[in-house]
Amino acid sequence: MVLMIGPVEEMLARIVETTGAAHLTLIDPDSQSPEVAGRMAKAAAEGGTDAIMVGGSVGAAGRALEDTVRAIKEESKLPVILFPSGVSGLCSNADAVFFMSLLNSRNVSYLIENQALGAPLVYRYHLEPIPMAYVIVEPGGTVGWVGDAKLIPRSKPELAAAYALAGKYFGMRMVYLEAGSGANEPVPPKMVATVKRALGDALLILGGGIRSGEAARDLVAAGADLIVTGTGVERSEDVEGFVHEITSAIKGS
Ligand code: 1GP
Repeated sequence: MVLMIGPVEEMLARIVETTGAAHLTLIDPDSQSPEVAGRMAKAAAEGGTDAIMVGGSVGAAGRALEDTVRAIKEESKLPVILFPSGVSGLCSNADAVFFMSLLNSRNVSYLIENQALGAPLVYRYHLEPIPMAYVIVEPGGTVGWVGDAKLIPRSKPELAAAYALAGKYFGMRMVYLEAGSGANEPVPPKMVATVKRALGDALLILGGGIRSGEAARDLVAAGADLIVTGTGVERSEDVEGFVHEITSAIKGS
């Protein structure tokens, strides 16, 4: 059987294999105008980011979403991956979508319902689906609340590993450990190491609370393959410099 891995996923896997880690910049269409989002993407590209994720828990939909994706594509050549919180987080002008299930949600909407209702749109829009297990760790932030997640305690790496392994056995080729956007601290490196040991060659994405090259480097050293930063980019007055700090810390480490 031939696995249908699309070009964006293949590109990310190749970057991880050749440089040791990849960096994704998260842009929430609800946080700034499309023009500003386009400028942020351009600066992030100059800082060495590998792809732009577009999404958010509240308000990342409709016109704001489409115009933000368009502006990003006008300003950079980077692939745009949707990071939807539901069906409304899909649009036709992106390249790919993290086709994800929030495995530790208590709500069937985030486990399978939005995915079933969104699948025909993914097909119609010719978006590349990248199968991904999404697992939210304390403190979880807005996405933890919106997604009705039974948060993984920070002191229980084995629980995170159990969910990650379940995702891998479902055939998801990526697992995203999420501390929640704007978290005070990232997921603990010890948890990352335990999860990566269980996952083997499935790719491990880390996001939430990563604000420095040093924090990103510690996570990659523990086993993270892809690092996501949103708030740090959003708040930075020097987006290129901030992204460069992270990318130079994780590549080749
Ligand atoms: C949120 O993990 C991402 O889904 C990014 O988190 O905003 O804290 O960088 P930050």
